Amino acid sequence: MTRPLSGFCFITDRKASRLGLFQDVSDAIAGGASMVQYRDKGARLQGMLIVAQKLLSITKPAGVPLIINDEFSVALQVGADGCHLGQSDFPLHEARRMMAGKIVGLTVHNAEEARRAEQGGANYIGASPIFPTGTKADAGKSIGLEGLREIRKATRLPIFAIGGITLQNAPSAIEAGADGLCAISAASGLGVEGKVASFAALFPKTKKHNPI
Ligand code: TZP
Ligand code: MG
Repeated sequence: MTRPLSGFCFITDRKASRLGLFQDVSDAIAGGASMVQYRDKGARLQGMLIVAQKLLSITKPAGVPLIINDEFSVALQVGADGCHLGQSDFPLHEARRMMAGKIVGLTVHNAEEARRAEQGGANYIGASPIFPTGTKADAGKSIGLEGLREIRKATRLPIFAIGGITLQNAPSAIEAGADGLCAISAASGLGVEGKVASFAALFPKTKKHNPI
């Protein structure tokens, strides 16, 4: 049986990190992260390739998918499990074609974008931003739990809720239809393993295997 994409997705963030991305990702996996997204805004492609390769050497033995934010070419070159795109990144249909057999995620802000993501062959969507966030300056106006419910009604794709997610508001996002959660501020800094474990505990345990 194929496990749908769900659970807690750990996203790397250099500013929020205290122990470095590699330690953070190891700790996040130890805490039960179901997926890792390598996000490195402003990094050069060459640098991203090196970091992505090392991250893959951490995630692969653990059986946790590694997806690359923005740069699907990096995902392809290092053999990562997928990529995550925004609405203004590389066109979904192109990425879908080039990432055959891999995970392609797309950020959406409303029901219409969610429908288009499904039609375009995305494997999951990131519903964003649910709550106000200081982590992403251009995240846009928060859509709230109501916006998340509208997106839930519009698609059968797995939804990861992102933006201002904390341990306190996480249950409300799950209740509104999120299959998974992403948090940067609330999962980063010191104590990544424990923070991720608290998020992961909100989801029922499933066996690990290829998620697509
Ligand atoms: N995409 C939409 S909001 C966001 C990203 C990467 C930032 C999430 O960070 P935080 O600190 O969990 O609000
Ligand atoms: Mg992007």
